[in-house]
Amino acid sequence: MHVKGLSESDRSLTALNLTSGHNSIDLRSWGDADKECQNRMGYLASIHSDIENKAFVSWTDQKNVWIGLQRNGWGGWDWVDKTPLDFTKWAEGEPSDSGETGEACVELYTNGGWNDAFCSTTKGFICKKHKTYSTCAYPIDQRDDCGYDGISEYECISRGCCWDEAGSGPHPCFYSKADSACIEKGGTCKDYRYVSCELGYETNLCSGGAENQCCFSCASDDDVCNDQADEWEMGDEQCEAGGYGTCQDDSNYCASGSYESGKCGGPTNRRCCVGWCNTWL
Ligand SMILES: [Ca+2]
Repeated sequence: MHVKGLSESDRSLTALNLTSGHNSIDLRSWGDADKECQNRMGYLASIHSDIENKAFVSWTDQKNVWIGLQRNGWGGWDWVDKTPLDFTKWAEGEPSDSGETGEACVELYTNGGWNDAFCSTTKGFICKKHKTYSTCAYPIDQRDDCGYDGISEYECISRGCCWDEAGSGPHPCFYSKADSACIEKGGTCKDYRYVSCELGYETNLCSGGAENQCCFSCASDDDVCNDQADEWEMGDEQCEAGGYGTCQDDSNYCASGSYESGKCGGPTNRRCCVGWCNTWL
């Protein structure tokens, strides 16, 4: 069966981690997760390289998440965004189910391995959104080069920059001069409603609407920062026990609108976003 794939330049460029805070309300069956992604003009994420696989793992808050791979009924596996299956990372002994009615959907383990699992179980998930002009919407005379020769689309977007193969410059990765204040401080401009940043957000450093804020988080190779974040989490029990809430820097979006003090580890601005009335945006 031939499935028309998206061209290389149309692929994926923005990935959304929709599990920020991993509140239980954010968990979905594979099918519902994919619907949620499509509502946002994306798909459950496809993965085409080890770099991409590692990047997604680093976004998953140490939870297994759904990715966009599903059994196709012909003994193989298809990405829901119809990109080719050009990379796999099955965990040892996986896929473990040989039938067509069992474990037909694929989750990404926190160690980067893939597992076929029952589609009806609920998990966090990661969407990928196709590149749109709006990701590089600023005029050419308001762009600066971002990154370095040979930078990949994925790294470019991860840095908070945008990818435009039609643009002029040594490589197709740019940032808006309007976002440079954030990038120069070591942050990336994100839609703060969808992405939780462990070191919090600063406002007024990013272009676009008020939802675009400057996100600060530990770089994946910054052991000191990551160890500190782990230490903070050890004091989170009072907030997170029983699914009560989620500890995060209180500049992060809290769907319930209600932060409580004294229930989280770490600095005083790390507070408990009360989860009981969290609603999906
Ligand atoms: Ca399995």
